[in-house]
Amino acid sequence: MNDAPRKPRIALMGEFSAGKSTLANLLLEQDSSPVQVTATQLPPVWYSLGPGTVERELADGSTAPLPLDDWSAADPASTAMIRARIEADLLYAFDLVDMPGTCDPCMTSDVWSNVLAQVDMVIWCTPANQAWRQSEAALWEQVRPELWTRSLLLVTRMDKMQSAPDRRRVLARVRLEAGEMFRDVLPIALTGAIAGRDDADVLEQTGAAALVRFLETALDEGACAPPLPPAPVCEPAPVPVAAPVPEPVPDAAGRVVPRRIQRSGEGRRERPQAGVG
Ligand SMILES: Nc1nc2c(ncn2[C@@H]2O[C@H](COP(=O)(O)OP(=O)(O)OP(=O)(O)O)[C@@H](O)[C@H]2O)c(=O)[nH]1
Ligand SMILES: [Mg+2]
Repeated sequence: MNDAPRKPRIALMGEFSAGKSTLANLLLEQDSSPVQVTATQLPPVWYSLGPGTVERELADGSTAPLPLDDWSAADPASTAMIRARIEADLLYAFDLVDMPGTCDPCMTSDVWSNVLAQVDMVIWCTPANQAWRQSEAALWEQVRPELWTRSLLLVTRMDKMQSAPDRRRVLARVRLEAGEMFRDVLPIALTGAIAGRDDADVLEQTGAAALVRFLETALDEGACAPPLPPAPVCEPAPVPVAAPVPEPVPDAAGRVVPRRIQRSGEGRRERPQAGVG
């Protein structure tokens, strides 16, 4: 598809409504990835750098164009993948795959295996109010360990924790239970970060700035390089469906966090200056 060495690929994974698409929108500085407020699901959405075209890949390998702003025709039953080629700073450094919830019945083991075998890093989103459930651990344990050491466990919805001690407690527990299976565990308040995407203090307080630093370090240290060779992955066991907590999507004004993921040259990046954004 591309004659240049391929970019590192990040999959956004986690259970239903964990914040994957909200994270995609934060990282891509736009609202491309439809944030779900219903049980309607999309197939995986593979973002790469491009002119603003979207198509869906059907199970037989054929493709059909999709409008940039309406992906409703891409039902998971007939669509293996949505390919979105768009302009975003992060996409000069990475490809990003926004996955359906792991408990989504439409996400068959084929979809899981196919995407996981092609990516170099996972950002696993787990909501703070029910973080790192057994069903998540059971799935992650089936992933090849080469991915563990490259991947990030992102505890979302930190703004839903009542107090600072609650936030500390949930993070400490998750780090204890899952820390060894990830490169790092970080907290984030995604909707707050999007709402305050132009304010360096907000980005710092919500955890978005730390996430950007994690990605920069991953690039600097070659955490995603060389790209992992394709590998088969065990099929996920059936898991219970997590209760969704729908919320309104905040407006996305202006530009966001990963402006620092440098765009001059493939895979190049600049060191962070003081502050963020
Ligand atoms: N308050 C708060 N709400 C969040 C946060 N992250 C996500 N949400 C909300 O949670 C809901 C679900 O978010 P999505 O990004 O669609 O979750 P998802 O993981 O993509 O969901 P599926 O694709 O359906 O599995 C949306 O209403 C978001 O606005 C967060 O950190 N804080
Ligand atoms: Mg989603």
